[in-house]
Amino acid sequence: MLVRNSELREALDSIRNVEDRFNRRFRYPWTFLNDEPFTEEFVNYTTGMASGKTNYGLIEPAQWSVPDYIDKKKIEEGMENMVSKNVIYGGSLSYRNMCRYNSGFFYRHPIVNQYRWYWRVEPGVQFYCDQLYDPFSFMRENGKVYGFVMAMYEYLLTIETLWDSTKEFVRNHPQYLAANNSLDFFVDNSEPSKEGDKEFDGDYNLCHFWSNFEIADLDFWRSPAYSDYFDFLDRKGGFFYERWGDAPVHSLAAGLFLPKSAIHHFGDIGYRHPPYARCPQDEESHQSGRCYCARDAHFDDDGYSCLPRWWNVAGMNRGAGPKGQH
Ligand SMILES: Nc1nc2c(ncn2[C@@H]2O[C@H](COP(=O)(O)OP(=O)(O)OP(=O)(O)O)[C@@H](O)[C@H]2O)c(=O)[nH]1
Ligand SMILES: [Mg+2]
Repeated sequence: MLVRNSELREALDSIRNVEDRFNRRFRYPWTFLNDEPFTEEFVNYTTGMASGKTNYGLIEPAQWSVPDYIDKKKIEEGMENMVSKNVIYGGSLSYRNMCRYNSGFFYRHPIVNQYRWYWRVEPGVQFYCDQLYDPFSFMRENGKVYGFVMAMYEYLLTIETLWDSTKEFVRNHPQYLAANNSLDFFVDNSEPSKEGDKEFDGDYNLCHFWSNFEIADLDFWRSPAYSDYFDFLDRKGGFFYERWGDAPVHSLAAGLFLPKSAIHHFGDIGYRHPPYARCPQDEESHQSGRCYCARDAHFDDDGYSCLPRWWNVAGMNRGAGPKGQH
């Protein structure tokens, strides 16, 4: 969990939820990261609530600041432009540092370095269902690398040049493009082609996995494909000049450098990160008492959700019934 001291209440909400639904049976360790030292109060309360060991990490200033090669004036101009267009967090430098950190650095933190798998938890989220099996074992045993719950469209203004930069990167490093990748999740009507970058001719439809929930293999972020991709994007400066989010960056990497089969939709997890929530659709999850959420008031059918597109692309039943992939 990347979190500020001021978010202690929301952090405790999330920890209580994850402990009650899952971790009190598994006692996995918690790692908290912050760009400022955690207060004694934060450490005491979170350690008191966690069933497993707790770790507290401070982020290196160089990983939470504007690099020398970035043009500060250009950042200002970009921010002013976004503020004038009412883009959420458009004028925030800390938000940009956060997105860059989640894109390129959290997995290299010395504490995180000792781990292979993680479950990203944000302050103020809620889990609606008992998590009765170990999702890390599930991922490992089934060849999964990246797991998500919700998918949606990104604000175009925050990533105007991300797709072109991604295309450029893949053109320069065609070896990183996975066979059976998820390009068709990102590009509407993409034409299957054997000629490499021709496949990228289409526009990005802005679909991405919502990264405030992630269960994933840290070794993917540590791989040459992702390291090179992040370094390339970081040099482009879009984390600052625009407001590239870690969600589209993670999603494009997972979707292009991994085979589709390595990406898993956790359809059995009920989850809320305001303002959106989703709820498993099958009868069993509700009749058994495993889940407590309103099945009809959920995000999957919202016009803003990309999940129906994922179900199509991944060849899954849309997940509405007991026989579906819920
Ligand atoms: N330590 C620290 N953590 C931050 C900072 N900004 C954001 N975070 C954390 O980064 C994660 C994402 O930030 P959020 O503010 O939740 O951003 P978001 O999820 O896009 O948007 P909302 O939840 O709608 O505000 C959360 O875990 C925050 O606690 C910061 O300046 N310092
Ligand atoms: Mg959040």
